[in-house]
Amino acid sequence: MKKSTIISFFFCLMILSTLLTVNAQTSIELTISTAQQSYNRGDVVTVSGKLLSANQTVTGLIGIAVVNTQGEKLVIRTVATGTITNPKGAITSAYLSDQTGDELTSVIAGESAYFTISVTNTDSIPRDLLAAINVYDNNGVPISSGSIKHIAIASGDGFTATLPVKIPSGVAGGSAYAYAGLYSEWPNQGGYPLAPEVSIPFTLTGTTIGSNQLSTSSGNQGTYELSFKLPNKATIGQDTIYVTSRFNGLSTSNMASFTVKQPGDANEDGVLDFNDLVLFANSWIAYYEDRPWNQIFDFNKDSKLDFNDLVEFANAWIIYYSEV
Ligand SMILES: [Ca+2]
Ligand SMILES: [Ca+2]
Repeated sequence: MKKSTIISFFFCLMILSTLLTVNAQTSIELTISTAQQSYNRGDVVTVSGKLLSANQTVTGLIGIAVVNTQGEKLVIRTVATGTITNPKGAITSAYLSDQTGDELTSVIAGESAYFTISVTNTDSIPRDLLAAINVYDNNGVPISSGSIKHIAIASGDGFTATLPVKIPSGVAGGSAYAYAGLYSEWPNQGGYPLAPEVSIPFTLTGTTIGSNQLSTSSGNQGTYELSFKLPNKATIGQDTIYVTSRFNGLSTSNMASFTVKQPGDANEDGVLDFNDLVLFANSWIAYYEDRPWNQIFDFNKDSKLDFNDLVEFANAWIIYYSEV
């Protein structure tokens, strides 16, 4: 046997053993699931999962980004699966402000809001810091976001920025929240969260009061959950959820998707119009003649097609044709 053959054999063996060792250490996993595979516009979406290391649930930060079919980021959030002890970054302050950074308590729908956020790199190495604000209305609907990224921030350094965020008109008013997050990069681009999320309460005025169903998040014993309400005019199509985390120096990510549909859109053309109304009428007659009917019209899921569903259909129609 040639000497070079023996050397290459041992070289391969070395690589193989390295791979096996790394593999033993990299058994980190992030699971993700949604309560449903498809949601109507206006439905509450629930995302949940676990962070696992060596098949055991562990405590870490989960970055969550939900991107719609047009590539727009609807949700950018951080949920912890327990109490975080040594994050790589810190959000030292985050609040609603005016353009100059002075604190405010309320903002008017249809106008620009500003959020002032201060972040620090608490890691021992330089890091890129992406600070993001995700704003929700009183119904828990994500309504807008803002962000800023600075690259190669030295250990112990940071920055303060006042981010402009456009608040749409017609959103649900009352108590509302914005959430400040700190990431190495967008979670949908492989970034992971560096600090626990900071929630910013404020009052949303100049619009109809909502139903106070705020977006919720929770996490403990290695599990996480996030819920938010889809906008009434959410883009029809497939939304993708990206989740990322970093645990003991190892990154992990996962993704899932769900379909966003227009309620009452029986012919599934993404439009609610006279054709769907005709299908509703046909289903109505079929139901009362004991023939098969389109279950999409059973809005309240009671296996009956009655006045309650007609009211829901009318509501869907009104929302669909409203300005906001
Ligand atoms: Ca239709
Ligand atoms: Ca029904």
